[in-house]
Amino acid sequence: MSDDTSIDKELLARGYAHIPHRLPDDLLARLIRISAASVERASVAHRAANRSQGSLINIATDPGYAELVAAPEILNGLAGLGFCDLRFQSGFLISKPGNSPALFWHQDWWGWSLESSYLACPQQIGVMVYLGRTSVANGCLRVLPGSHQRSHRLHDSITAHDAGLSRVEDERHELCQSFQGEVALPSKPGDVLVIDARLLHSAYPNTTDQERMLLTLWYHPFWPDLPRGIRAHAANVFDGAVSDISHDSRPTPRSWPPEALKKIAALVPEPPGGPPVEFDRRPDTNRMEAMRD
Ligand SMILES: O=C(O)CCC(=O)C(=O)O
Repeated sequence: MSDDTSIDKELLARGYAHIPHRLPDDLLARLIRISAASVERASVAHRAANRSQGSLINIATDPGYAELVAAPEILNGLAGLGFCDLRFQSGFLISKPGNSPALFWHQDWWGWSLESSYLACPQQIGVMVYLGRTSVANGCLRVLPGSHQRSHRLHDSITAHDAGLSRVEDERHELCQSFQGEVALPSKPGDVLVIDARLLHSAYPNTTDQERMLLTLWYHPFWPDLPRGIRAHAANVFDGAVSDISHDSRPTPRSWPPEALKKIAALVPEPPGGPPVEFDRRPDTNRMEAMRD
């Protein structure tokens, strides 16, 4: 595992970082165009099943996203935070329609069975690129700083990407509410938000009548040093052999045309051989430091 001293101190302590003005306007314009078309194509059933997220569209459905996955502005931004030897696992277009409910609180890490998940260094990071200006009013990200390392009472009520929560069967569910200590992370077009996959996060309801589009990309830093089982699972997700969400994650970038696949070649997680880690989305809170809420 990496020497933590190379990683941005604030990211290590809080579990997130905000890199302003990173992406060029022309790239954003292309992303907005393909993402709006993709949202337009999403079925009513897909949007109902993912009402809390708004949509959960695998970015492998469009090779146009290759330039975002490999964008030097993102990779250099991550290097500036101390993350090197990156591999890409998966990415999603999460688009909240106007007048839609909150996204439920969750964390996205799946390797909690391993001791390395209770160390400071993240083994997976999420890069969030909001395609328009976000605020509390239109459903920006909110986070519980420090919850990537310290236990929080929300850890006990989270069943991770539960289908009923995704459909928002009960808007009064505590995982859909505000919590003491939460921090809103509004964003401007071109900004990049980075989170430790273990961080508890959610999004406010979108109270405007405008769609709010987000692209979330999941990378693994320090790839050669990660436990073999983590690398095996990440490679399986990339290849579509297993899903990191509750339904099928195919297609995979392996099906992209050669010129798109070439753009991300250095980021492809090659399988290390051997079995994947046991998929475990629930932290052992006894191993996390107690955190008051
Ligand atoms: O919709 C958002 O703002 C947050 C999305 C999210 O939680 C995720 O990508 O894991």
